[in-house]
This record gives sequence, C-alpha cells and structure tokens, in this order.
Amino acid sequence: MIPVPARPYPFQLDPAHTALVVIDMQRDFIERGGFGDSLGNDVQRLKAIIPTTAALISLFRAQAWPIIHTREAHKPDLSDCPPAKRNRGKPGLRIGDAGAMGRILIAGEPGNQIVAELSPLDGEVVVDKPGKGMFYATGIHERLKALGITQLVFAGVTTEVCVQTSMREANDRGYECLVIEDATESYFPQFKAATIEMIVAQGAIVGWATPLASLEQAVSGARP
Ligand code: C5J
Repeated sequence: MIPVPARPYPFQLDPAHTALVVIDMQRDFIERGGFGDSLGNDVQRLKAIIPTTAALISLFRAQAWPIIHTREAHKPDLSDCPPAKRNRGKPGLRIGDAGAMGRILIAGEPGNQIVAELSPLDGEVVVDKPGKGMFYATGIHERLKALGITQLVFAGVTTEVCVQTSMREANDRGYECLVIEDATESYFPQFKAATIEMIVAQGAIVGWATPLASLEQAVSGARP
C-alpha cells in the first residue's frame, strides 16, 4: 500500500488494484465553440486543468497502471438519449443539434473527441457513456472487475456533474475513490469547492481528495 496524504485522512493506494478515470475531457466541454461554450460557460476554467491532467495521466502511464477515459456521448439516432435529457437546454443547442464542432454530444463528431493533449493511447479504455455517471449503461463495472480494480482515482470535468456522479456510482459499487483536486474543474468555482467538501465529509462518505503533487510524491517515495 502507498499512503497518500489526502482529505479527510490518508488514502491507502493499492497499486495492483488501482485505475485512473479521466472523465469527459472532450472538446464539447473544453473548447470554444463547443456545447459548454454555447451555453454561456467560461471554458477557460476547464482548459486550465489540461496540464495537470496530462501530468496525472503520465504518472499512471509511467507505472503501467490502467487508465480509463470517458466521453459523454450519444448514438447518432439518439436512441440512448431520453427525451427528458434532450429536451432541456436552449432550442438549437440541445443534444443532437448541429453545433460549431458537429452534432452536440454525438459519438464520432469532432466535438465529442477527447482534447488532443490528453488523447488516449492504444490499450487505454475509452468509454462512451450516455449518462452523467460512468457506470450507467456502459458495462464498465464488469470490465473493472475483470481487471481486479478496487480503487479509482478521478480527474476530469465537470466536478459536480459527471465526476461527482461517477464517484457516487463507484462508491455504491464498492470502489474506494480518490479525486485529484487540481485535475478536476467546474464552470462554477463554488460548485467545485462544495463538491470536494461533500465528497470528503463524514469520514470520506464518497471518497478522498488530494492535489496531484501529493500523489506524485507518495508514488515516487514508494519506488524501490
Ligand atoms: C455535463 C459533464 N456537465 N461531463 N457533463 O453536462 O459534467
């Protein structure tokens, strides 16, 4: 076990059973002209975590620990997008509508690709998820179980929507979860702060939180 300084108390990282999950670092949410931008959000806030997230991915690649990338993505025929989800938002800017980077949140469209700086490598798992959470209708739980994964380290966007939902789903399925605070972001700083507090409250009721530097130092200190 590698003890990682974290809130609310040190996280005991089990290197043989840990995977990184990078949530929805896709152009739709992060680049100008994407879904997030078209809804009036400041995408710069999300773009700013790309270097930290890249460093986190590099750390996992260097250890040959598994990496999972997710995308919020619907089928082109929208058969996996309930009307209750599609009908929200501004007309013309809804899921499946034509945007500046192709159809919004549709698999295969330019805007649905993970940003170039964080492109998955061959062998890394890429999960297209129709929900906010990574477990709903994806089969990822079975894949993680087959790999023997019991701990998940989380990064990505947005903290209070897809990251938090995925952490809560993971928590209920028995995973120990650690979120890297400076590798996740929200369009709303107060939502990010509140989410981290909710996660670590009540003795890590959802999981643990730590900055990347703490994880890096713990892992490098544990090297033989
Ligand atoms: C949102 C996400 N915010 N990836 N998706 O709709 O958090």
